[in-house]
Amino acid sequence: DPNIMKSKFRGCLLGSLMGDCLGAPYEGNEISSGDKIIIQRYFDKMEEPEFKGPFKKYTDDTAMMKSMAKFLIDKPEPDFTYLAKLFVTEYFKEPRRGYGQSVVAVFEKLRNSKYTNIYQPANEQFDGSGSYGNGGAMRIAPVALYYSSDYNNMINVARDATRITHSNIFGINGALLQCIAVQQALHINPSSKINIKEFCSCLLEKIKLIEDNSDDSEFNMPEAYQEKLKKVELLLEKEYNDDLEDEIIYTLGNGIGAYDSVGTAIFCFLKAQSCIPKIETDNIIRRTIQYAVTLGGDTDTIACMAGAIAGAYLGEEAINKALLSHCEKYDEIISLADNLYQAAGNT
Ligand code: 8NA
Ligand code: MG
Ligand code: MG
Ligand code: MG
Repeated sequence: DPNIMKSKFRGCLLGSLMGDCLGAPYEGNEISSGDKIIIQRYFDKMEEPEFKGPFKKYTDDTAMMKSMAKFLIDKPEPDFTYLAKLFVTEYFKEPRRGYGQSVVAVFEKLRNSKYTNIYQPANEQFDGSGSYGNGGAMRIAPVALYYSSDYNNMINVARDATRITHSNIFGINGALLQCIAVQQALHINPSSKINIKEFCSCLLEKIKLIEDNSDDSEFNMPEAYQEKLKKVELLLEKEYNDDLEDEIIYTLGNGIGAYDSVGTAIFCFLKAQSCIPKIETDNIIRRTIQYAVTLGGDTDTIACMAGAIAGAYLGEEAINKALLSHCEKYDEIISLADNLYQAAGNT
């Protein structure tokens, strides 16, 4: 059904925006049980139709996601130099969007070298080991939408788009895992329940192929993301207890590294398919985002990635409009999703 697909494109990019905007105020924080009550009230308040407040600003996650969508919309044949220019132009137009500390050096080198070798600046990061940050994963959703029925191209474009800023194998494979999660969610009927076991086993199978073909001589963790996904599955089966969240953070991570956050985002999405103690809402997309925020750490990015997966599954109808209305430029993101939908060959 084309209407469902169009709604899923919107849902995905809006879920990503909402996670970023609503998570950003808590970025870098450790969340106590008192904070969880405050976060519950913060979401409740923004869902009140009469509540007016200054909008929540988006950060680097959305700034870069917008460039990814524009790159796909403007260029029928992927032009990665064009994408690099979009990232750089966007950064110098609005540098204060909370970019990662090191990625700025890549933007400066790209600009100063006039884009002669768009992969060299990223390759030079961290004495040649490349960034393992989650900056590739946080912005990847448009690629999953655009190439939703062209898996091999999706993977190749996602990889080459990520390598402009992140050349470390953890940064790249983390972006691929997030991309695959969004693409899988896109193909699930929004009116049926998710089969969590099947979702995880499909992810595991695909990331195994990718890891089997990855050169990981530097770290020698050739099954890193496969192991991570197995931990996601185990944690999903655990009964709630007071220490469970600490165990989740310890095992899956809540940091700025892709390895410490992509599995966590997938976990949040799957966990939020049913009720979670102390997260009071019937709305699955809100529950996904609010839960990601309560895990603390890199809240905007983990909520952004989890929100993109949830929105790709459930579509725009499942988004609370009041909550969305507090997010900066949500109407621009709707147009962007529609343009991407058209560019992907739909009308
Ligand atoms: P990045 O490429 O600058 O990486 C982020 C950080 O990860 C770097 O500054 C390093 O500290 C660390 N890092 C990455 N690779 C290596 C390595 N090989 N060796 C040692 N350290 C390394 O930026 P990015 O685009 O990946 O950004 C990721 C995150 O930063 C996003 O969450 C984004 O929102 C932003 N951010 C996060 C926070 C926070 O407190 N969580 C605050 C501001 C900005
Ligand atoms: Mg951010
Ligand atoms: Mg290998
Ligand atoms: Mg972040």
